[in-house]
Amino acid sequence: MHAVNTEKEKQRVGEQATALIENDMLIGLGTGSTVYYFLRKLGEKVREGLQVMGVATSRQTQTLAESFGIPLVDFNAVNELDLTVDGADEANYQLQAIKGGGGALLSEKLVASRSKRVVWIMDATKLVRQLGNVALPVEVIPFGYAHTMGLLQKEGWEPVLRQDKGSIYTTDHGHYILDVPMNGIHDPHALSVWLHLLPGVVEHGLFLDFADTMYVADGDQVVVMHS
Ligand code: ABF
Repeated sequence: MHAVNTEKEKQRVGEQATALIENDMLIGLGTGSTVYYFLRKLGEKVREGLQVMGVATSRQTQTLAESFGIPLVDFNAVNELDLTVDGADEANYQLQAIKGGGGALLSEKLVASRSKRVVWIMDATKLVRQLGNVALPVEVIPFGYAHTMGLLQKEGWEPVLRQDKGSIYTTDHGHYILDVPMNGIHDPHALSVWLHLLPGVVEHGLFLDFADTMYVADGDQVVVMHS
């Protein structure tokens, strides 16, 4: 696969994913620059009469969805979602992904876990044979974050506390993010379990058993992959 124009590919894949949306669906709305195009097109379809409700995975998506006229519902008020469409920072051919570059991983994982179907949308530059070219985001509580960093360092990792314009980056939920360079992840499930057991860790960006479908834009094509 090769990239031609990443922005055009994001748009193509984001818009194409709206074909999955049917009347009366309850949809998980992901976060990010690819999802932007999905939301924009979905908003058009809503204005043309499509009836859907969305659950936003971030404040950013909430604002966008509202501006595009997509009706939203509180996540607590719903039981199960029909479908979630979200972006990814990296994904492999087994449809496992690293997410959280945009900082919304906690809500994204919660919403995906309550969705009958999960679809990742991305451009082809993000498709890899082995996860771990990008740093793995790990969301931690601010209290004692230096100690949580220390626990990772003790195991040989080199976590970097995410910054935003010279200050510590804070998630929608008031947490911090440690970006942990990986250099290839050999056993994602083992790493996922280990991270969940670390005191101070709220969530991490490994999404291993969620997606049933990936839409990958490669030049003029959109390749659809199934698990
Ligand atoms: C989100 O979208 C995140 O989990 C991930 O960081 C991001 C990828 O975004 P983009 O489409 O902007 O590259 O869902």
